[in-house]
Order: sequence, then structure tokens, then C-alpha cells
Amino acid sequence: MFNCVRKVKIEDLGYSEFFDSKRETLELTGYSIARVIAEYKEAYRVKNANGEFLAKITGKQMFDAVKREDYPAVGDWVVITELDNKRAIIRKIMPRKTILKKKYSNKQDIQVIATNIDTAFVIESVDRDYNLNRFERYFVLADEGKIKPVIMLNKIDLISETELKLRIDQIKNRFNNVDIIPTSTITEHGLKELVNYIEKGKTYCFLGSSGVGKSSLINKLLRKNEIKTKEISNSSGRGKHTTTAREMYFLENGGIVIDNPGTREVGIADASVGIVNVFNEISYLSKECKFSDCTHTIEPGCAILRAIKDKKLDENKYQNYIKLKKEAEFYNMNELEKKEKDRKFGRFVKKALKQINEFKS
Ligand SMILES: Nc1nc2c(ncn2[C@@H]2O[C@H](COP(=O)(O)OP(=O)(O)OP(=O)(O)O)[C@@H](O)[C@H]2O)c(=O)[nH]1
Ligand SMILES: [Mg+2]
Ligand SMILES: [Zn+2]
Repeated sequence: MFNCVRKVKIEDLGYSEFFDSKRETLELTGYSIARVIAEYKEAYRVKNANGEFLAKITGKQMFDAVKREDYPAVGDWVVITELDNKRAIIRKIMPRKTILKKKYSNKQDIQVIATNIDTAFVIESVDRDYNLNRFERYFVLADEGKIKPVIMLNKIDLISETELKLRIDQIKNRFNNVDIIPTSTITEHGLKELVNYIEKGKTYCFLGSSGVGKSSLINKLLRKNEIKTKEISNSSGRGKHTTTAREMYFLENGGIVIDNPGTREVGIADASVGIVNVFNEISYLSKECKFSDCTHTIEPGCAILRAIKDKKLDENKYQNYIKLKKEAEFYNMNELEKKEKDRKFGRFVKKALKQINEFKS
């Protein structure tokens, strides 16, 4: 029988002008490159036009690595040496276009979720109590990594239309300018819209807590049950992860999607730019505060506190802003800086008291 297998081109794997120009600048055009499509313990699966390889990094690379970002992650383009048609050595990570990373809870360690992603689908299941603060956390991480976030509300078969409308309004009230795609893998509602959203050669990352339906949605997009999902009878059992490895899949329409294990906590690391951008209305308001170093907590003449009082700014949003800012600041601080911050705060109080006294007299 004649077996016709279409040859894969690297463009089908998401290779673009950006990586090509980097490859040229770094004089790597003569070397074999591949995309990391799965990450295992101490090994990676990489793919290029020649096929798929199980790949490891060199001892030198491991020795030189100082932080998590120095290791390959799913989505990376890497320079490889093909050992045979199944195994390869990763020599170098090509410069990244985007990176999505988070902090582990209670630890300083960074986790790279994926790289070179265009859009992050932040998925919540409508049958659960979800809060808008979590969306905001994801938005900060996405903004910091130069990635566009999109909200996906899954399992809409479990609620009424009125209830869904309420949820959507609630989200729109808190966030302007974010796309929302309501879906159900049972009724297939919204799946067409999702497929249309996905563009050829672009990479999409599926994020969200365990059990929201990330793998089920990707299976629908793949039109086969390629990924193992939670048993229906087991669907109420929370906390147990069905997907354990990050993995990339290629859709018929040319889109590239990455499935992730459910993220329990979304810790913020060094994301100060992301915070400023996501909370831009707060950053904008703060320019009108009386004191240029206003902490927006107790100061007189604080434009933010006034906006909350006048119901022009959502108090929950403001509180989440303060929380995320503290998390980011704490991440960046070392012992010396903590002391410096104390000193600055002391100076600030002294100055504020002086100004208040001047105002009184
Ligand atoms: N009612 C309903 N159930 C769904 C829908 N989508 C997924 N499920 C069910 O939800 C459960 C969890 O789905 P998964 O796809 O395994 O969830 P996941 O987000 O991949 O979970 P992890 O891999 O653990 O992170 C399964 O029992 C699915 O059948 C939906 O649209 N409606
Ligand atoms: Mg899964
Ligand atoms: Zn203020």
C-alpha cells in the first residue's frame, strides 16, 4: 500500500522570522535546530523536519546553568546534534520571543511554564467558585512574558444561560479588553469559536487549575482522545492531577497547543512591569496622589483611596494590586534591601509628619 506521509516543515512547528534572524546573528545557520515539544525528568522530546528525538543537555550546560531559565523548556527552539534517528544532544537554547514563568509557593524557585507562546488561554470551570484575583495573577505573568491572555470559561453545560451571562458581566466589569470564550466539551458549544481563534503557526498555552478541562478541550481540538483525562466518575475528586507533563500538540489547522498539568498556585516573581501594565488604571491614578512616594494605604491626598471611596475603583482589584506588588517586591529583596526599605519608610513617615504639621499650622 502506498503510504503518503506529509513532510513536516519547521514553519509548521512555529518557526518564524524572529528565530531565523536570531539564528543568523548567532551564526547558527549550519546547525540542526529543533523545538522542545515535551519535558520529562532530565530529558526532553524535541522535533524538527527530520523527526522526533529524545534529547538531553550537555554536562557543561548543566554546570553553567545558574537559574531555571537557563534550562530548556517546552516551546524552546534549541540547537541540537542528532546522534541517530531517535536521540539528540541539546547544545544551546535559542533566544526566546516570550516566556511564561511563575514562582513556586513558599519557595524562591522559578518555574518556566513554557516559552515562545503567542497566547495563553486561562481556563476556569464555571461550576466552581473561582475568583477574579486569580485571573489577574495570570494576566500579570502573561504581560510580564509579553504574551496575550484570553479567558476560557469551560463546562458551561453545567449552568444556565442567565448564570453564564452574570459571570461574563462580572469579568467584563473587572477587566476591559480581554477576550472571553465560553466552552463546553459536552455540548461542543464554543469549540468552533475556539478553533477559529487559533491561527496557523502560532503557539497557545492552556493554563488553569487541575480538573477545569484543559486536556479535554485539547482532545476536542485534536478530534481524537489522544490525551488522558480524568474519569467522569472521578471528576469531583479535586487535587489529583491527571496531566503530569507539559506537552505540545499540533492541530490540523496549523495551530500549536501546549497542555499543562493543573497549576495549584500562581506565584508572582519579578513581575513589576506586568503589575504596572495590568493595573494601569491604578498606576495612572497614583500620579495624582499628593505625595510622590505615596504607598496608597494611609496617606492624606491619596488619589487611589479617594477613587475607591467614590466607587470609581474596584476595592478588590486594589487589594489584589497591593498583594501582588508586595509579592513581587519580596521576591526581589535581599536582606540589605529590606533594611534599606525600612530606612526609606522611616524617612517617608518623617517627611509626611512634617508636611502634615506644616499643613496644620
Ligand atoms: N460537564 C463538563 N465536564 C467536563 C467538560 N470538560 C471537561 N470535563 C470533565 O472534567 C474532568 C477534568 O477534565 P480534564 O480535561 O482531565 O482536566 P484538566 O484541566 O486537564 O486537569 P489536569 O490534567 O489535572 O490539570 C473530566 O472528568 C472531564 O470529562 C465540560 O465542558 N463539561
Ligand atoms: Mg490535563
Ligand atoms: Zn496614593
